[in-house]
Amino acid sequence: MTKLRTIRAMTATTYLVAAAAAHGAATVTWNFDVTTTGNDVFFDPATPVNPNAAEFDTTLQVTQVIVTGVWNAIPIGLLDVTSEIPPADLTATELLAGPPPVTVVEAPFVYPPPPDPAGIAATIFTEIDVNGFGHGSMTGVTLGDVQMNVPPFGAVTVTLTSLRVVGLVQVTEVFAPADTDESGAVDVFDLLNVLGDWGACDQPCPPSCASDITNSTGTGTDCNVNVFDLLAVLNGWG
Ligand SMILES: [Ca+2]
Ligand SMILES: [Ca+2]
Repeated sequence: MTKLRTIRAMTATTYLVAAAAAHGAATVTWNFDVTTTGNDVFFDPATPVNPNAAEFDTTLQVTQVIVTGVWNAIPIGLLDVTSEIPPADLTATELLAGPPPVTVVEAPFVYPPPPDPAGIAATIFTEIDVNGFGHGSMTGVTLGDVQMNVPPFGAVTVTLTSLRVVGLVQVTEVFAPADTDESGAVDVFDLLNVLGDWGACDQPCPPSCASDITNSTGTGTDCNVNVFDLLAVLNGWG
């Protein structure tokens, strides 16, 4: 079944380990469950992220991969091949710089690699559009023959008839610390926020105090809005 490590090529892309998020780090989860018999498939989750975020901390997690096929006119499947894929190949993260549109993943894949005939080929694409909505697709899908272990017959050549991939994409919005109103810019509105919130933050703090950007050492926050927070806005202006 290691031949079906092709799924890795679908999912393991250019992700990197992301840095920690800043204030107001809302996370949106986009679940997907797509099945193709060779047709293009799309997923368009309904919940957007805030497109003003400076960065998007993204995590892709594939939770289930299921195939069906035919061998000697015998239907084969549903075969859950998830456990055949190394766990590290089922998850990946990347910190993407805004503003949107940003491409979360764009990965053409072919399995097995040429010159063998392709058992599975497709292009995987996921993006965050200018309004913060996610769009995913699996296009140009070709399902062919793959070598599979089909108990009790052992290794046989199965002509794939369908491929189902289930998982989720999590996107955490990361704002510049001095962007107190999460507008995408550090400007007069953030300056006014700091002046308006001057003094001790309301309790509980955090998370009640977006204007508490930093402290006297610049290494954290102190539940007070004072000159250091004002300077942080001026230093982050733009
Ligand atoms: Ca702002
Ligand atoms: Ca402060």
